[in-house]
Amino acid sequence: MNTSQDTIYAQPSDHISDFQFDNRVAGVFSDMIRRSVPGYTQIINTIGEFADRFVKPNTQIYDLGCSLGAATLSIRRQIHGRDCRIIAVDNSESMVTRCQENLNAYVSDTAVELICGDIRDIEINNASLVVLNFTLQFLPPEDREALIAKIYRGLIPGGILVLSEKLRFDDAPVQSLLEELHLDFKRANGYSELEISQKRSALENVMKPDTFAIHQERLTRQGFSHVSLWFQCFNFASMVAIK
Ligand code: GEK
Repeated sequence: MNTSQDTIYAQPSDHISDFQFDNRVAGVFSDMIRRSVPGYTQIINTIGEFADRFVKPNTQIYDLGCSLGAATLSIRRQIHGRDCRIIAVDNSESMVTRCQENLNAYVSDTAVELICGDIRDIEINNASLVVLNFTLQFLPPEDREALIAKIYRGLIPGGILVLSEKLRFDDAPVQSLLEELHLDFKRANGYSELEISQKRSALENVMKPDTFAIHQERLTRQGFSHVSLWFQCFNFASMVAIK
């Protein structure tokens, strides 16, 4: 994985445009996500644990919004000899190019099909594990329900969706407290006040978090039998939903 340092928002800019997963972001993404998302490494490692427990032989695994392939690599390490196929999808060409290089760096008997495309357009079937690791939050809110419905239909009985997201809280004091703790986390990881505020402006129109209640209701409405949070640090969380 690349380790270049994220300095994208380090210099003052007159105009902050909407955040995009372009070449500049893809080049520093490993550093950016680890310094911005509390618990990221633990979530990636635990996705491998979920794979070990839930992935059935001769099924498919989907990593939707795979970026540089961290979740795919974590899964692939755990499922040797199960004759499965991982389908990793991202609509950023820069991410997909780098993801392919990362995948090529390791030998494995599990095939990975890497698709440069929109997760709203791909078919999902015979899936024992679907991963949406901090991706659903980037879809327009009105498109989220249809994606969850498609994932539910594509899972086999007993299959699992791992859904990680930044959360929003209806309770205003809780919202400010957890947001402040997250900002402290970013400061502790070396981001300046300027970087934090410029990145926040860039994400404003692009990333719209839901509350846990909205996620839970949507997952249950689409038919998932067992829905739970398994991880939360500040306003970042990961959920499981089992069919
Ligand atoms: C990880 N899961 O490291 N179709 C396909 N890809 C999309 C779409 C879409 N409609 N919208 C956004 N993306 C990764 C981290 S990052 C999260 C996921 C973050 C892609 C986008 O190009 C980016 O690579 C990814 O979703 C979101 O475990 O940056 O906070």
